[in-house]
Amino acid sequence: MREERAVKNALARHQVELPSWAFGNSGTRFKVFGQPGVPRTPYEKASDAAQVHAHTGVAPSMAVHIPWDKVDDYADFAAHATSNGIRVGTVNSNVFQDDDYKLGSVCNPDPKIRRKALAHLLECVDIMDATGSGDLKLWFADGTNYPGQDDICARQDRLAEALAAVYARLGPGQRMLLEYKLFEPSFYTTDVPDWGTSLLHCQALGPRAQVVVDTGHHAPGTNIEFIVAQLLRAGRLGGFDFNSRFYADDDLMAGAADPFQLFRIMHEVVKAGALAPAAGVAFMLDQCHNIEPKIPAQIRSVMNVQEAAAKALLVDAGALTAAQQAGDVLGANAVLMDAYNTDVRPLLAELRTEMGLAPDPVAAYLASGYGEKIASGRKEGAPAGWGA
Ligand code: RM4
Ligand code: MN
Repeated sequence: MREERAVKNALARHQVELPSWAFGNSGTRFKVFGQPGVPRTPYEKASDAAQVHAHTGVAPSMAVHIPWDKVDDYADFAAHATSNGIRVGTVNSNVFQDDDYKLGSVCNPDPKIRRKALAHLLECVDIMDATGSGDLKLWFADGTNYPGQDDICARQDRLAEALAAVYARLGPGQRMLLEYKLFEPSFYTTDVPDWGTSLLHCQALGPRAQVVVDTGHHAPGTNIEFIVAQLLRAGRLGGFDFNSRFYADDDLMAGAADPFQLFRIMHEVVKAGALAPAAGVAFMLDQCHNIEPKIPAQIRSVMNVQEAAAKALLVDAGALTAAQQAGDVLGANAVLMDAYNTDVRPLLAELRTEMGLAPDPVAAYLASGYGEKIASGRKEGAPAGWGA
């Protein structure tokens, strides 16, 4: 059993990145239920994200989505984040909400539209330069709906060309994270549908191109921890977009639908020594809170990731290896389940107290009055949401 101090130290170093879009209004294609106090600007999103960090102590960065988080002065925006105790994290590109992208963005058959999409991706790298962000996250909605609609291989070539241009533009210390998703909004082919496609493109580009695993982007029953293990082994796991799904890309709170899966994923991460920031795996949330209050839902999600990490750190690695090598199937499984079934909440509460935080971050946030303050102070203006 790992010593308790070592577990706590590892947990104190582990960081979770928040998505700016979790703080804006969101919904389904049926209805967006607005909430009181929702940020109207990227600045207010950063202030809300800072609350999550203030109460958890482990969420010091907020990812931005461009153009949703376009501002006039990115250096000023980064300074605002810093003055709130956080920093600007991953820059997420958005080449899926413009009429021009009906047939795709960087894979579009029209070279003019491909150039426009590429220009946006390069602009995202400019924003990284201005904000000090180290990661560019690429997710493409590109694909086709009907057999014969476009040439599958030609689209891969166009994708490779755009990725190479962006990769060449990255500054030292900057990375490109390529996300995959099996379907939606395209239903016949998706141009980056799986980790294999993403990995092939990353390998063709170079070591600073890495794969992102969004936990919601797999077919039901997919063994995600196997993919994680493979990518870690190849040195190509750039990060996670954590969320939960019951059906498809549900974007529910991480660790809500299947906390055991999150534990199994974190077990692979811990085994590979990839929990600490120095390992280069970004632990990001990619979530929306459609019916639940947003800031406490982000706090809860961070706690869920932390609990999974704590349990993974508690796995008795020596006993596990011994049981595995002895062919002791039940013994090995029991070692893993012992860790999973440990109540790590007291340990995390203790750690927070040691860090000068309240032991229960959700309760501390609710008692802080921040929710009431934003509900009464943000009555004017349009709340942020997708497309804002
Ligand atoms: C996509 C993907 C991206 C996210 C967008 C909003 O499905 O998960 O990571 O930026 O949604
Ligand atoms: Mn994602």
